[in-house]
Amino acid sequence: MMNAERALEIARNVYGKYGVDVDLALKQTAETPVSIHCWQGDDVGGFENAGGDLTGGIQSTGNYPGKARTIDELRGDFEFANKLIPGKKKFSLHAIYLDAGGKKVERNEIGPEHFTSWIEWARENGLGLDFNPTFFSHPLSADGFTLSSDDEGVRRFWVEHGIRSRQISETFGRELGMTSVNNFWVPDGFKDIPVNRTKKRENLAKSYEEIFALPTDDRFNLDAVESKLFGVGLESCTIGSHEFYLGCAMKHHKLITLDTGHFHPTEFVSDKISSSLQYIDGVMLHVSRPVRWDSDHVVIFDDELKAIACEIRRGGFEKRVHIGLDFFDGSINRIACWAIGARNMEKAILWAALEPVAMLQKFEAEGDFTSRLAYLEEIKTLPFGLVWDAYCEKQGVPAGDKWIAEMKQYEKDVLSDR
Ligand code: RNT
Ligand code: ZN
Repeated sequence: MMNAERALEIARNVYGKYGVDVDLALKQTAETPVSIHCWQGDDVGGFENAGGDLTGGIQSTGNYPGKARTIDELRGDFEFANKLIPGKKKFSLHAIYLDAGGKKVERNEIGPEHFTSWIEWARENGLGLDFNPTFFSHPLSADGFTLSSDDEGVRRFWVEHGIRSRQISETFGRELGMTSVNNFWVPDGFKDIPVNRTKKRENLAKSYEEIFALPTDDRFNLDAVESKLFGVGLESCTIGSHEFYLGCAMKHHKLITLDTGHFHPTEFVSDKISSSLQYIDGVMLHVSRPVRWDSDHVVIFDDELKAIACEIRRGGFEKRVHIGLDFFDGSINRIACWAIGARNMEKAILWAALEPVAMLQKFEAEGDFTSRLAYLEEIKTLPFGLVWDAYCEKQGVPAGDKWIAEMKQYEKDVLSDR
């Protein structure tokens, strides 16, 4: 492999001809936070009760050996993955990953005290934190309804969980000096055609009135609400649909979470960013890869991933769009999944930072669509790989394929003993 300085010299030269400042692109990429989800490490299991089944219309398939079974194993695995991923990172926790010292704590009783060790761990590892209340994998979600339940006791139980999640997230932000995004996703829906969708949606709307009644400090906590098209076993109606949550986010001044797997396969989330941001304060992204459906495959460096990163930069939305990952694959090495998906997200951010946006937007504004297309195609074969390798080296993580051997070694040394 070429040394980083030599590679950069070539890249500066080539990209310079398009008016692109490679060094600025490296800096911008390094400063863009990417939130990596804890749940890739253990197939969305969590530590509330060992071996609890994943429910709620989401599935992790595969039983590749070496899954993290304890908080310490999950932390160790992520510490290792972290060394393979360049850039500024956050870690996204779900409520079921609490550290209650082996004690059973009900979801309507969780508080910041159950995440103290996570905050310390994040601080030691230079990570920000995000949070997610968990409205699935629980006896009180077993009939398919949580915040939209007709059973007032059940609904109130989940409302209390939601209220507490905001306090936990606010504590993350305050303690770590970096805003935490608290993401609400509920699985609620019907397998077969309902005849009263309205009642459930009224219940859900009422629940958010109650959950969001008290303000949190915006510097520390930002709430986000996530819609979905359908879930497995909940194919006919999702209570928290896109229209529901667009309205909800607008009314309560929340972020809208756009999960790339939560729309019809012919829709593009890249196109939804600038639309949503006309009326909504901010977007939280759940970058995933749907294969025919919301399959949550590991993110690859494909056109839509690049388009999403480019849209953020083209629109100047860096401060309003929060990038998070959401995939879970148990069929291959789980740490490799983290590394592949997150490295690809970083690549896409770097790709976008290297786009000659001003030039392309000038062509478009002048009506020169011929040049726009011609240049969009030309830049696809610029020496991006040289800049990517240099970025990794500057960030102190392995460039090229070097990380694969390191990951295999970790598998041998650590994972194979589990
Ligand atoms: C489910 C949603 C949700 C979950 C996580 C685990 O379809 O995408 O974001 O994946 O909360
Ligand atoms: Zn999601």
